[in-house]
Amino acid sequence: QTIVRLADYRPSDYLIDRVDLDVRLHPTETRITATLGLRPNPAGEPGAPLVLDGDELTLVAIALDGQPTGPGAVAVTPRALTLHQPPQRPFVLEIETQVNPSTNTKLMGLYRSNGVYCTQCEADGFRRITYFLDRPDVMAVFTTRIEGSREAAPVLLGNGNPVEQGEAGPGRHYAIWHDPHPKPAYLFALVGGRLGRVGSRFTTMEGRDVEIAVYVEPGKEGRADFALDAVARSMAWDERTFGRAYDLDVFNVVAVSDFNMGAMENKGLNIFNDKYVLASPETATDADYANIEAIIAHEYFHNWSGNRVTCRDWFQLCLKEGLTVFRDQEFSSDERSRPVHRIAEVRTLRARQFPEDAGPLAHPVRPQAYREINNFYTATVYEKGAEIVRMLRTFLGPETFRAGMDRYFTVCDGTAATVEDFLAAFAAESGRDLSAFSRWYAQAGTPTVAVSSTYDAAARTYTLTFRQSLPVVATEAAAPAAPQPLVIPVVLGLVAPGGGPVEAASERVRDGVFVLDRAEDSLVFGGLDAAPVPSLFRGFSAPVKVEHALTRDERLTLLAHDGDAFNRWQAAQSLAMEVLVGRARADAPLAGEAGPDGASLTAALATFLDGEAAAGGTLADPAFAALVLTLPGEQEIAQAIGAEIDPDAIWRARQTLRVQLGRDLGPRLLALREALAEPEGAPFSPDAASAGRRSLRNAALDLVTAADPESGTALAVAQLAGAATMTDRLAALATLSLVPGEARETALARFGEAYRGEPLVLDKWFALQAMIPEAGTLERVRGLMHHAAFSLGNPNRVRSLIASFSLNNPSQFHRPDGAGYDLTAEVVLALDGKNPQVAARLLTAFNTWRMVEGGRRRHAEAALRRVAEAPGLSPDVSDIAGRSLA
Ligand code: DPP
Ligand code: ZN
Repeated sequence: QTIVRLADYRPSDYLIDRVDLDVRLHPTETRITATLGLRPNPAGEPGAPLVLDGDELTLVAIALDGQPTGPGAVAVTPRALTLHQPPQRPFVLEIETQVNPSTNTKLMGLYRSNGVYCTQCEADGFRRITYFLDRPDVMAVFTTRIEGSREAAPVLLGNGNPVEQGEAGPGRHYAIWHDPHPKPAYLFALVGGRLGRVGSRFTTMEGRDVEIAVYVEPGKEGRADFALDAVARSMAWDERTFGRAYDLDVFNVVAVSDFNMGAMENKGLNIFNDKYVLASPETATDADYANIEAIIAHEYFHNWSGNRVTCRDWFQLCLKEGLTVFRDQEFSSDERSRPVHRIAEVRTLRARQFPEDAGPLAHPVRPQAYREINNFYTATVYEKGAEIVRMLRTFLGPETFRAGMDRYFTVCDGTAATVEDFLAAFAAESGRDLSAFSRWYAQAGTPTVAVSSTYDAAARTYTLTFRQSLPVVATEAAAPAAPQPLVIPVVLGLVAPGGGPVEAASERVRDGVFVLDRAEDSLVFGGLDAAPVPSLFRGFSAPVKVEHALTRDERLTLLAHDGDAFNRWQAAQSLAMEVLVGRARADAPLAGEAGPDGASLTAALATFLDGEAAAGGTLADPAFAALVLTLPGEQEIAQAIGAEIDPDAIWRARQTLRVQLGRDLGPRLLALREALAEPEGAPFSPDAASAGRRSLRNAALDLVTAADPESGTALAVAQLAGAATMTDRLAALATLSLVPGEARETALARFGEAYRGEPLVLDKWFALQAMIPEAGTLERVRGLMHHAAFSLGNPNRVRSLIASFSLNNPSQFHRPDGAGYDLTAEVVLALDGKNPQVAARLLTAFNTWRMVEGGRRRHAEAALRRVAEAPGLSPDVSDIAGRSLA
């Protein structure tokens, strides 16, 4: 397996300006004729052979400028088509290939999902359709003729605008689509199938009348309205917020049930995992609605950040993904509650990206090398990439940031750009040198910022000293280098010990931002009569770990009084984390049981709830309160401990504290549940306020049940029976799933029966069972693998049953006997022959194997080695296995 390095980038020797595709759909013998308008690239090497990429392709015919190619002129394998002496002027290559969509289980290229023909070409799937220069810096204008059976494929969709349609012989028809915007092949798509449609119109700020539509499995049209509405809201938001308008006459979204990713931003034809389109109150939770909205927005926003400006090469993936995640996060924050959304983002970052950055798969946001690009669609590229864009805005200020974005979109429009191009736009607008800032893209690992403070009563000064330390990370590309200081924007404020802001100035703080750009730096505030409480990294202004010896009282002050909601939540998390880590350290006596007591935490949370309730009679923001009541997750606790982890001790510590919260806050929680109950017959709304009330009610149910399983079970059973929404039903089932016994088994069995025809709901049911933190879960999962609805061929099923176990049930994945590792390895190997991408993703569950204590570590290593040494591994799995063991 060869390694691709950023340092080796060279422009293509040839360019393709124009592609005419003629695709004759057939279940097993689809024929593709590609007519490519090629020319030598002035920036390439004159006279070089033309090497087109292929993958499992069968060549049927080839012609050069309308003539058969001479003997020996062309060499063809399934992986490449080489023209030894291409003309050194514009020329036309006509290539006919044949593919079998029905046996394409990799779900890359052209395949069938539930009978629907669809494509997935990012990162390198187009080469599974025809021979091509399959690299993002080769951009062409595509015209696609799609022909298929009228019966099996009444709907035929392509990129761009519809041009023509008509009959194509007995029982067949065709449609022609033309996309005027040059694009790389990874943005190509087509769809053919029986599909239901919902549609509406949107008029852009430029006056373009756009037809927008969502296509779904026939009969499920009623579940597509929310997604359709989210498209229109996304279009309006991008105009308002970034001045970006849509640029075609149609915008189509198609939901398919077999999809490796969440969705794909193909130009004018976004193809989605149906999990992120279909929603009804009966089948989707509030979290589903929020995800659908966010992913619709994400893919739509790619139209500018990704499609109009694309990536020069795959090392620049963060250029479109980090930026587009930032954009979708901003959208969700505007459409919902900003602090609540920010907390959710940070929880994901800490649970997924921090462990990745601390483990064997760590890589810079812009990697320097890869063996398999599909393994770099990671939390680091996406989530940390988004944090870098957010820091850039904080660093430059919102106006300069917006001006820089405008410049980037204008200057780079129609090009395949780099991170340097992106930063150059902001450097030009701000007049600042961003070379130190750019280290965020190059250095892997999560920085730690240690903060200490001193108050000098005589001088009335308060001094904060910041020290950044950066982990030394070895990656495949390079030996570990000494990391350079990062540019870290610290949004901060001072809070009076009794509450209320402290007005103290430091000339180093502008608009509430202090920029830490050296290894160590200090800030002095003058004119203070008492030591204030510092509120640092407000809104989580940088993706760092903060070490700060705040006292318990100072944290309580922040929880009660900080003007920054994120830091109020953070204060509660820190208080809880102190208790949890103390209890869970494997070397603590009676690990999981003893250690610091949680009484002061529960007292603080009681005060918090009372204060919130007093503020407005009812809770000001129930979703926020629910997050304050949610303890740090097991992965986060593991990261805080850092080494020699005992996942059982972590689970016990967290459970014990949940019991304590439920007991000490019980009456308050029950009262909240009553107060937030939805009036009988109230109409359903998925909006953030309604969802927030449901989340707090359900958080209350969960804690109350932890403390008192018997009465909690009764409440949950009643909620399950009477719930009007999937959110409340699933929350009740989740609560019940944690209480072993008859009630749980009955509820699970009934739920499974009730939704046997609803695969997306069964996914939730699979996931819940896979996450039960009990030794019996392994056998339960093995049993469910034989369930009629389960299939290794469907990525959503694998993710809900297997990945939920391996990635979201730490105590059972890390069973001391190694059986959790064995199950995961076994599934990875079974899956690898069918769908390497999904198999490789599942294998990343071993990311933290070096952190666990010795016995488990040996089992994990053995399982990983078994995978690594298996014959015939895909490049995807062998890359993850190899790096995990390195
Ligand atoms: N479809 C994936 C995403 O939007 C990859 N581009 O993130
Ligand atoms: Zn994306």
